[in-house]
Amino acid sequence: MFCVLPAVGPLRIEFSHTVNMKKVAEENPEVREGGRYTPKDCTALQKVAIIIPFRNRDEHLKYWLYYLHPILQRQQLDYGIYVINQGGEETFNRAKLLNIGFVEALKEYDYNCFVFSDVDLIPMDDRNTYKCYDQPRHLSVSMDKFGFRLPYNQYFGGVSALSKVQFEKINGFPNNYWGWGGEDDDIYNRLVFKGMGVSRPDATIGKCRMIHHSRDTKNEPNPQRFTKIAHTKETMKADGLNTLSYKAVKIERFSLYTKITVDVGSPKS
Ligand SMILES: [Mn+2]
Repeated sequence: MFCVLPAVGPLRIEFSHTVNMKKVAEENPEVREGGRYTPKDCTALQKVAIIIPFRNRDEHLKYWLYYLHPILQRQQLDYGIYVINQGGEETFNRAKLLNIGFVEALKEYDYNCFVFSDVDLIPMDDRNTYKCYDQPRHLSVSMDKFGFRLPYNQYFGGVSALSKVQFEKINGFPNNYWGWGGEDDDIYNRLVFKGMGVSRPDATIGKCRMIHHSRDTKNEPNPQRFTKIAHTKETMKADGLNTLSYKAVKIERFSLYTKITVDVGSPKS
């Protein structure tokens, strides 16, 4: 039997209360160790790995887990939560962490869909299903940060979903964007150059909130980003899944998520 979606619709999302992780675990008794969940009484449509690039954002992660676990269970997905933590002090590399999440999640289970989410973004409507579509999906289309609008038509940042096939078709994401910005535009370019388009929910269902924060250290805007996104077509063949190299330093299975700490190396190494 296939699953129906018992959606609630618009949700109240706020970040003023403190979140107790032990309580969140008690409130989600069907979530298994490592943040895994499988619907009991029906066949899930998709096996979804949710990949969160991470460093020093434990407070945000608590809110994310508090809000998302109930939503994802209502969406009746067969899912797992993978927090990919960049170890060391090197400049942050979001897209490489996402590539690593793809590879590591597949070592654990036969996922066919990958949702890539920033740790500080929470959907405001549970009809925004965290699954894959016949075209790559952009989910965070209507962020409070941008006045609940797309900042520009090609915007693909925040939360996105690609099937395994779509991800492999574009050779994954770039490994060479160090610091803030540009990697999401490079990913968008990859999709277009491989003949795909972007699927999106409407502006109401796609509303989401971002937790306010100041700029992280070691994630300064990348000055090379504009030059790099002008060359995606040439670089994408030789920068991606086929050139990914990293070291998994530690794998921890907590009750609500799996945390994988990785050494991503440094620029040009
Ligand atoms: Mn943010």
